[in-house]
Amino acid sequence: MKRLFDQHKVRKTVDLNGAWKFKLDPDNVGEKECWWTGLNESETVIVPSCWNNELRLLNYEGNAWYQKEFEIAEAQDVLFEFASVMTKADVWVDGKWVCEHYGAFTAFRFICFLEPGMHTVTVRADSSFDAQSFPQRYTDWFNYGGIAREVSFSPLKGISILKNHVVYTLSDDLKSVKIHAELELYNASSTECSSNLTVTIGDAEIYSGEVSLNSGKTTALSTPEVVIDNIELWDVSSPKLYTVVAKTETDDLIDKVGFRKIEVKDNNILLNGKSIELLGVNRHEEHPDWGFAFPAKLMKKDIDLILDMNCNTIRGSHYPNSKIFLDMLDEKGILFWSEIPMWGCGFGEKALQDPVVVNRGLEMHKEMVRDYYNHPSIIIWGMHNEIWTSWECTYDISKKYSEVLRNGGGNRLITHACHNPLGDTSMEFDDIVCINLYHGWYDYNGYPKTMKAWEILIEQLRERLASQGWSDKPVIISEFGAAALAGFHSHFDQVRWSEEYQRDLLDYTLNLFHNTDYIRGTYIWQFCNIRTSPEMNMNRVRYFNNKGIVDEYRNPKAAYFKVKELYGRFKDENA
Ligand code: ADA
Repeated sequence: MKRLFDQHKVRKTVDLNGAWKFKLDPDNVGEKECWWTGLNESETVIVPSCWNNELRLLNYEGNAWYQKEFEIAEAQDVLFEFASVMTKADVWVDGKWVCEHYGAFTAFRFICFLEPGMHTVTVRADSSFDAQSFPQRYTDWFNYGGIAREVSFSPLKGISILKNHVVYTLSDDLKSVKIHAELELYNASSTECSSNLTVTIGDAEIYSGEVSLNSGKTTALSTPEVVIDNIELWDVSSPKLYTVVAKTETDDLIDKVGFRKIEVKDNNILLNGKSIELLGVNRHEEHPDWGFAFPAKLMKKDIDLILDMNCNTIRGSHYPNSKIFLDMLDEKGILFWSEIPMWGCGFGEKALQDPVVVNRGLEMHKEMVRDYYNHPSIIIWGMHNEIWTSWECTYDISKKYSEVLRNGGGNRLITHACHNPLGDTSMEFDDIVCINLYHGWYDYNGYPKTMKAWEILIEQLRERLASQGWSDKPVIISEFGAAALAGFHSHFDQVRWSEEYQRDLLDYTLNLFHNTDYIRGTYIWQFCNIRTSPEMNMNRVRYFNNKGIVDEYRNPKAAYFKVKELYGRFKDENA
């Protein structure tokens, strides 16, 4: 996968990005007609990309086929990696079906043995929605189709390293770590094989030992715990990263880690023992010209703008973001909330009772944890967003997901974004309570149709949390805001869709939340305008969700400067 640093010095990884043959399959005949044998009358597209960004394909939903040739030098096991195929992928190598994967925003991999010479990889990407899809058809973003992130392959030799999680606990004085590595190893040779394995973190070797494996076998290895003293912490103001290298005689895996402690105590969120107010924005990794194949250069620009507004955190609404974006956040000391695309109202009670849906969500959480575990910037795992959390089935889902995240997710806080705070039962599983509401933009039964309704809600929520015994959970307002059409101005107060109204609503709400004792953070909805789904189009001017404080091309609206001023002041007050 594309990273900010080389993940291998020993292993050779070959990029499969660039020109691929491409053919739509609107009638779904490709499988019957064995399109993996060759794509006739195809065109050439550049991978990664989303087909909906091609001329005339904006609304194409369904199957499309991709094919590419590549060369292998020696007979050996080859590891393929697809960082994101939207949404369901089937893969054939040399005409033989090798795997399927469901879920657009997490990577999948497979290993196959190949002889020297030319080979073909064929992918069928299916972007269609059904009763079990993630997201459901009714969703407030445009769920593009295509091979949206990078593709690569790596010929493997001998004992190869498929995973390395660095698991640590900081001492009470935060000066040393008790640490071990959890690895997954694979023997790519045709015979039983042994190798020395070492794991180093910075200058410290935390493991050295002999490993043996039968041909074609995978094994998990947990190294013994060791203590490293005098570590430097990873923090927002000094994001110290350590390079971690796992190495056998024939393979290696390089990553970066940072040591930090995130916890909650008496209504507060503590980062490395110090209370922190989360000053954030929600951000979709989407651009009208690139869809979800978001270029790294633009990620840097987003980060520059977000830092310019004095934010210290981003919510990756509503799916795992690119690994390279996480690398950038690790480097900059920006805190991140990562979640899966289990989005709101689209998932009705019937869908949430469907074991296939529940299991798909579970797998997505596991894949997210597997690939994102080492990023110090991720401090929050989000279980789901705005599904109706008064139902029994939702309670069960939250219980299940929170167990997985708590048991294997490292030192992170767990939450879900809730839009029925007075009836929610899943908060039981949360470390922080996160509320999405839009008083002042949408109207809610029983509340005045003004932004001031937030004051009522804040007192009701305080009482609700007290009545459930959850008063010590810190609260974050994880979505709030208003839409503004860039360039539409008004002298009058309260003119919705004007840049002034959006600015004034954020001015009022940000001050209110900042001055409320139990609220410890805000994620404005949203950083930039996003293209939305055809289902939403009737409620969304221009086919966009216009609540961005920058427009879809990242030009600032009036709200940008207000947020910069307020977050700057809050930051100074907190210093
Ligand atoms: C919800 C949802 C967001 C967005 C927002 C809005 O809170 O989580 O994805 O759709 O509403 O703009 O209405």
